Amino acid sequence: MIGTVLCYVLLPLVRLLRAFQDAFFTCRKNVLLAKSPTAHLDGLCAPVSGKPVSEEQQALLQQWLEEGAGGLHTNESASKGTEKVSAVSAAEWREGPELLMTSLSDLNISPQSGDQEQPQQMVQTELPPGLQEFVETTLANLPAEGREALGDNALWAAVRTQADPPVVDAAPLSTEVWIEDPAVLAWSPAQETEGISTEGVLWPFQNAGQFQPLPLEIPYHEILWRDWEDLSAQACIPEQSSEAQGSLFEFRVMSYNILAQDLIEQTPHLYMHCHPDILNWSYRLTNLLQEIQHWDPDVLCLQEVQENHFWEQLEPTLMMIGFTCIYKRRTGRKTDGCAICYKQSRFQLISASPVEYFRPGLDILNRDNVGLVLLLQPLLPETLGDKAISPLCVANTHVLYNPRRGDIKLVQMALLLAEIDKTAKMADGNYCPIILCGDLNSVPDSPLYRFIQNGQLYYHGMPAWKVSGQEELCQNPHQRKLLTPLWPSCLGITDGCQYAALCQSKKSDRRKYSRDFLLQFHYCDAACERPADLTLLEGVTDAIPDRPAYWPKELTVMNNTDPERFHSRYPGNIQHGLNLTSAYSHFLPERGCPEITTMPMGVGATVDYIFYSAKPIKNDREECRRMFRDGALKLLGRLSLLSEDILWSANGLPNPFCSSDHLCLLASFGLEISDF
Ligand code: KL2
Repeated sequence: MIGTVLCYVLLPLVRLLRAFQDAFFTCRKNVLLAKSPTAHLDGLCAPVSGKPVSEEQQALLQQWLEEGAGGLHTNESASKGTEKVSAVSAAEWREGPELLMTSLSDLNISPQSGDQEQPQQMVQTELPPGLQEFVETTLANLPAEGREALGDNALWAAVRTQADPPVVDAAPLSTEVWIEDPAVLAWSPAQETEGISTEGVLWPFQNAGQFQPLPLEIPYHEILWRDWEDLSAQACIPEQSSEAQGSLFEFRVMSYNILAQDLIEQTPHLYMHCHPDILNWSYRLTNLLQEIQHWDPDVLCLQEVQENHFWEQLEPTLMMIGFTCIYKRRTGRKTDGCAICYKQSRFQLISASPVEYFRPGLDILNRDNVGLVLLLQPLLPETLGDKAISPLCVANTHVLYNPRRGDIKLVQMALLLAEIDKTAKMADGNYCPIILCGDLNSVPDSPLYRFIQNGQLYYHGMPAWKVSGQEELCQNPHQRKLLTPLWPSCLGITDGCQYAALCQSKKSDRRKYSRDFLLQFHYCDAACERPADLTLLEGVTDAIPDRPAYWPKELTVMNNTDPERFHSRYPGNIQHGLNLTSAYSHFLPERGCPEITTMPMGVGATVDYIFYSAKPIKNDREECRRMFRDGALKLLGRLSLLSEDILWSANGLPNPFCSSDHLCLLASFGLEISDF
């Protein structure tokens, strides 16, 4: 009894108090917390009754509990405490005697740590009481629209519907059990190993000769309902084809910060609101993989991918469902990084360029963040053998978090844009279609966001903490200001975010102006006018040049495709010419509130993006977001994001259903296919 009171009332209260002291340090956050319904706060850890749980919810929950509790399963042979769980919070939670008995080490899965003598038997288990009630509470708190989703569609949690597959030895996924279920077919070895040798590949959870397959047959379940927004009616689809959609190469792009496990360990105070079981990597991995498999992207940009998790689990598993993955770890001692995975049936890799932002000796680039830029060739079906399609440039990054150091964030972005410029520039000087995904740790309409969207930013004199717009996260904004130049010329990047070396090759030819630029003077009005005092030579100086019809009447002094355009013409200004716009609008019109992609310390914000290249529309109001219309790349749809209040009602992020502190972004694109 005392234990129960301790566990359910006192401990959560203590944790709440600590959370207030520790995490919610700014006035802004306190105001926000005060505004949120108390039920949400109560619901953080303690079981809250009194709110009716709908029949559907009850049924769902019952199913969830009966069928093995969110993908957690018992490996009887697992030894205790081998899986690191958020050290601080797990210790606190386990003080309750019931929780002690059902602690994660009992539930967990680390097959490598198992006693080899014991049979590798997988046994279904019930949720630990704490988590069970926590899930009930979370479901009870869901607002009406969240509940509507529970009816027919898939849910968002790791819900097991079949008996666990037996643990098998090193052979990858060769067990009979799986393949009968159509949902498992996508994972069957026949598909996954096509053309790929599986020898030497470390399969998921395989270690020391043992292999514990993922519970791959689990259907994906969606509890926090996210609408699919179909935008194909708005997209301007080429007219030449009667079957408009047929002239597009359609593909889906997902961007997902999956929350590195090491970062949970390093900043446990950020996850005080979470039951430790849901922070367990095995639990999260299962949920994350199911979510990815459910939405089935063709290009997957992941951030915060821990290196060992990538090589041992994510990469082998994603390979099994047809992805090829490229990974770039952060520099220094950071253990996570960015990955771009693409379906090898849809794309072929042309080039891959990792970008390290750390530059020794440069204060403005003394952080360990990275980016990755790929050039992919879309693979058209054989029936379209006579058609052509341009390559696609895909970039992924996780920019510095520190809200006070917007100056560093901007320079990191400039480095990535320079690499994109180099990768995406075609032989004719134009760019191929570009997709830029990432966690930019900057909010919409912040100076950094406007720089990407508007193609230019006047930064001189701007306080560094303003750049990312995360003002509420700035405890003591220093008065560090951005000064011209933002980065030294030795970095080799121009103010136009291009590699100076690429521009200099022109200079070394001693050509100050490009040929196209000079050609414009050929038939300009001044050149066509015969000077009055010119000596008349018949057939020579009396000839009036014919201006070709297509020749411009007026000189265009700026040649848009000319890289020289971006040489430091405007001090205190940076530019880029990639014409990028966001796939998301950052606003939920139906709810009348902002979309959010993450909830650092309980405050909702958008910091994750999918940008894509489009055609700018002339807009006189320079201070506004630049407007675009679709070019060769068309935005066909996107998975709607959620509002802060909905996520509050699900206990913030991560929660039992969303296993990262970020939501995934998903957008569908169509790339124009042309005739040869
Ligand atoms: O916002 V993030 O969270 O994209 O999900 O990126 C960083 C932060 C990530 C990698 O550095 O770790 C998180 N307070 C809050 N969050 C932090 C802090 C901090 N002091 N430091 C790192 N992160």
